[in-house]
Amino acid sequence: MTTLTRLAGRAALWSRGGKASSPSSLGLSRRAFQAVRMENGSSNSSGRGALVVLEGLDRSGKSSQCARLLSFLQGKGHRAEGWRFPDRGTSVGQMISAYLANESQLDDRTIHLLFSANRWEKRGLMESKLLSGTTLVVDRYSYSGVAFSAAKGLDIEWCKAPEVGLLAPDLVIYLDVQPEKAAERGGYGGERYERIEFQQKVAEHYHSLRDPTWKVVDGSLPMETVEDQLRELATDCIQECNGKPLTNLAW
Ligand code: NYM
Ligand code: MG
Repeated sequence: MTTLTRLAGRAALWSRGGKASSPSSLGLSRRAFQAVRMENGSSNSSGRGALVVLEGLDRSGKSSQCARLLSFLQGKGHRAEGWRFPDRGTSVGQMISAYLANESQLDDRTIHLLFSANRWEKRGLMESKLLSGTTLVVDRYSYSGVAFSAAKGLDIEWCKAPEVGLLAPDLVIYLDVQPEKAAERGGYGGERYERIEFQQKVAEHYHSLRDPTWKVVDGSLPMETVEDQLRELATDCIQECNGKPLTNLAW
């Protein structure tokens, strides 16, 4: 089985909300990620699901925490699915995966737009799931897109532009781990971007993207402590979403 097939399988499993094999702090300019009411006026006041996004550097613990949070929510009777971006299961996702594995070379703007296209191709499905009452726990979203590409030197406003109109998260949790600490966690997996100096730049860009709606959780705390904080944040968010319309990103 090729690495790509394995990753695509993992992504598909994760997208379907199955138990992933083992994907084994607070406040910050609102302008950065302001939500607007959806143009089509769909209101969904009756119990829509929440769009919960986890962000952070590579090895910050996002995937493990997403899996734990998902099984907690499902155990509490919530309809919930785990998603991740990039979604390597689509043809766009496979191009991204090959690029990350250094099996292909792409211009920086081209790969940036592919990451964004990978979210756009899932937007419709995300919206219908949310409107039908399913909460989505998403491992990386538009903020990864902007922070990683801006860390390469691309203009940050240019990076944000293709994200406008995607669904706005109801909750963004940033798992805050120093790049040096993240690097100590069993090392990186050999993908592009998994270098400490680069991750440092990514961290700076994430910092500039934070707005007061973000919840920053200290990801260097024990796993169970982090898990408890995420449970509370997500549970509150799901309750608060009830009756709130879905909105679009308006950066
Ligand atoms: N990444 C992820 C981006 O550069 N842009 C994006 O839009 C997204 C979603 O891909 N180093 C980067 C961040 C990661 C890499 O993600 C693969 P993961 O969560 O490690 O599989
Ligand atoms: Mg990674």
